[in-house]
Amino acid sequence: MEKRKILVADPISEKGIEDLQKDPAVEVDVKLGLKEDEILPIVADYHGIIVRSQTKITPKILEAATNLKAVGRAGVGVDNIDVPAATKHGVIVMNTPTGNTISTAEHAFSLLMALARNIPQAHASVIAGKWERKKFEGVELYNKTLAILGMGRIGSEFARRAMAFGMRVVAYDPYLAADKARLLRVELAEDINEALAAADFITLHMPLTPETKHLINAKNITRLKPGVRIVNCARGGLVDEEALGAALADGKVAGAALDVYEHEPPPDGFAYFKLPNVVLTPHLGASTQEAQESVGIEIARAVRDHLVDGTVLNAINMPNIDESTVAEIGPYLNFAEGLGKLLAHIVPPQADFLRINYSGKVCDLDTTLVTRSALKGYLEVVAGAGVVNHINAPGFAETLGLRVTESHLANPADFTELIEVIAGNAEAEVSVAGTFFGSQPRIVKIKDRFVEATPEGNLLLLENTDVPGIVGSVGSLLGDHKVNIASMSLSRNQVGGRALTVLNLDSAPDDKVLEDLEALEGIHEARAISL
Ligand code: 9EZ
Repeated sequence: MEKRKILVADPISEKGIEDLQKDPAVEVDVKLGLKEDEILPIVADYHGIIVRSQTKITPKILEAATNLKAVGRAGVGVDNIDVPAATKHGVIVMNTPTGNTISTAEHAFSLLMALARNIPQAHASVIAGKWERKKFEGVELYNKTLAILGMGRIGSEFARRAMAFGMRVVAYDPYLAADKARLLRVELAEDINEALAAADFITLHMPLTPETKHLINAKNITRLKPGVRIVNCARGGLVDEEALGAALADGKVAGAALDVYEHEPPPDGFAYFKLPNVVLTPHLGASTQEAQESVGIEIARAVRDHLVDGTVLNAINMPNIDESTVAEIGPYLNFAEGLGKLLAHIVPPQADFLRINYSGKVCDLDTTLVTRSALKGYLEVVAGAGVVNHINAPGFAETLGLRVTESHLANPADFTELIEVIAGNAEAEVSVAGTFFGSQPRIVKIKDRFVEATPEGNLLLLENTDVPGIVGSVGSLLGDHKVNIASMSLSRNQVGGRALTVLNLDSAPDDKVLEDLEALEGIHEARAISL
């Protein structure tokens, strides 16, 4: 095979570049800081491009890059790469999801210690010529309770470090299997409130998703121990900065250390600049020599292996499935993904299995990819959008301790075919099921109740008591908020019993609408889910 050409467009570690230079199968050009109009005339020469966060891979570049197979990002976020355009051109986008783990865990831990002992404030005081020993008295970590919210790779590394300091570690992650928590030797909280209420220190290590946005908000702050200290080294947006700022100002929260912000950099006059009890760093989590070296090596290897051996490692966009496969099973793939997503929103905490039961007509197809799609949809809710794909989904499930199985069952009683997706653990499980009405996918069962809903757009799930007037009060409340109902389906387990109501809405109901719904007589829970 002729040599594969790789353009390194942003600075990555020397070692990563060297590995490529030594490799007889590839030819590497390092051309840093090129603008779009400088890349356009040369890009057709390359099979691979490696970037960090500076160079933008635009639709125009992808259009011109007629030989391009892969774009590698040394790091995690891919904001500088137009991923949909790359996917459209069949270009694989890869990142290095693991290279930052230790650095980020260490930075978060450094912030925890800086916070406990007021190190930045004390340093500023000393260099200002002062000697304020009483003012900067701190607290020990030893024997304190730490809540780790989010127990992925970084949360798990943080746990090991905290345990070495004699902290009691309580972890909460709705998607972590109990067995996995045991392996990590942490106490698994049953729900987030238990973790919040127990904590002297809190550290956040989850992705930013619609569910985790403003997890630390005014309401959750009321549940905290007075004097708690909070570290956010994960994502801006997990913390409602206004609410936390107020709690820091009135002393309910003793201190906060942030590496990430709702807007980066934070604006002039950011209220936290005036708070004495905060420690702020400029998104330094992954900024170490080792992390930069390791992501450089990792991405060079991943791009090289793809171009030379066809291996796909850490791709963040879906590989193209060939057209005939899509024609045959495409609708099932999309539908299964939607069912998986829906299920993830209502799954009991600490699920350790995901099972997909196929029955009827669908059993004639190769359902392996359909199962992958259901898993991908499920994990997308867990990991945030754009992270999970058909390739990395099984590995991702493994880190959570989630076992995935599929079965083909006898023909279903009420439908020509049925795809049922079930998740749970020994204590509890929840299922959703769907079928096709002709070519139209329909959700036909949720939590063992027969319903009928379209698996797209804005769903609203209501748990209510089966009493007269619910349809009217829900309808007029949504109407008052200018939310239009496309369809509504009610189902009850017995007359006057518990009912599940599913609605397709033309727009997403906001938190206020959900709150007002839950305040209605007979409504126990209102959940908005967008598919
Ligand atoms: C939520 C989470 C962790 C969490 C973890 C993941 C989507 N998601 N959410 C609340 N993967 C702790 C508290």
